[in-house]
Amino acid sequence: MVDRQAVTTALAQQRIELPSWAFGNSGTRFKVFTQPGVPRDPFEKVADAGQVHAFTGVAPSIALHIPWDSVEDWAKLGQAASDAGISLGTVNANVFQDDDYKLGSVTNPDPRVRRKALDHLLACVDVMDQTGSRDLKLWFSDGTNYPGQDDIRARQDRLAEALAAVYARLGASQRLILEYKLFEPAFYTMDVPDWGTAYAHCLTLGEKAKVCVDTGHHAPGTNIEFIVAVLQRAGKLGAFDFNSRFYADDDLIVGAADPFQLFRILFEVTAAGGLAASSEITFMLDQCHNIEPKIPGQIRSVMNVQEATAKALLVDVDALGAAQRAGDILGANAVLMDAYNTDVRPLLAELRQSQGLDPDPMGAYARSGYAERIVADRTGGQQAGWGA
Ligand SMILES: [Mn+2]
Repeated sequence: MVDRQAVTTALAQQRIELPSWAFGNSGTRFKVFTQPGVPRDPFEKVADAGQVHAFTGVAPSIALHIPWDSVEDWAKLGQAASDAGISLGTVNANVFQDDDYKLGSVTNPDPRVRRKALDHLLACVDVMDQTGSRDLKLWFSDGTNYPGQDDIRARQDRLAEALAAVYARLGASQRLILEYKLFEPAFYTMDVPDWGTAYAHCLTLGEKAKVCVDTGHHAPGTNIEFIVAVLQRAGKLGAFDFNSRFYADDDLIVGAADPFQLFRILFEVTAAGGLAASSEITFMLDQCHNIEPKIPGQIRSVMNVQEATAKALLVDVDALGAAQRAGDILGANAVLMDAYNTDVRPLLAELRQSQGLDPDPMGAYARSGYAERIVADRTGGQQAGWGA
């Protein structure tokens, strides 16, 4: 039997971190469509993120991207976050937008460029000291386009050296979260292409190094929940970057392309205790809202994660275990599918009402007038966007 009260309690405690870049303008390499009311600075991004939390109740932190979100006074940004009802979260480093990094950042054959990249990563830890952030998220665009272009093993050595230097700089409660990606921008080799490479580096580094699973960073058909289960079992699953994809790294709204996959992933997470208070897994969105409005896009995304989590929690694990032990293939599958096919929207509406929230976050945001207000107020200045 599923304990409904336990499900509700777990859902009430779930935390989903929002990416600051989801609120800025974004697009493809073909066109960035600007939207009125988009934030012009990190303070306005923080204010928008606060709206998502205000209507969902489960998104109390915003991840930052350095240098896009760099400010002179971090305490002031922290205060703005606090005023908006949220806090500053994961710090994402950026070593992929400088001409120097054409041949790589920390894996570049030129030691001067490697030093420059490492200095940026270390500066990001300085920022974390000021913002109180726990996690430093590292994604490297490093790789090669042509066979023979560079020495694959030497690049791994350079990567390991940089990671070790960053790891040594971490404070006692800070973590290094290493993200992998199959391809793009490099097309022949990426230096951290998969969970195995990320895991191997994190294992060498130590306890404070964990892997980030970005759901859009795998080959089509990859069984992501298997990766999640293996990493979690090894104590190396540090974070999720949630988004969904039809083709490659589409960065679409999580749960939009394949809600069943999201359910399967979250079932592995919840079954292994990933929602417990002691869990070290950060649930983050990593998305861009290129054509849809951004704040409602984030609210919808948070709701999609909540719905998949609710279904995962509704799996009758006792019945599942009994069916598995009896070798009852169809019975076991039916237990899982029963949970997946449950309409959890009434349960979540009830939960929100019990927390003093509107049961319908999308509608409540639309009625709040915030969207109209930011369009009227945010005139002049340069809108924030991917890369600024
Ligand atoms: Mn990501």
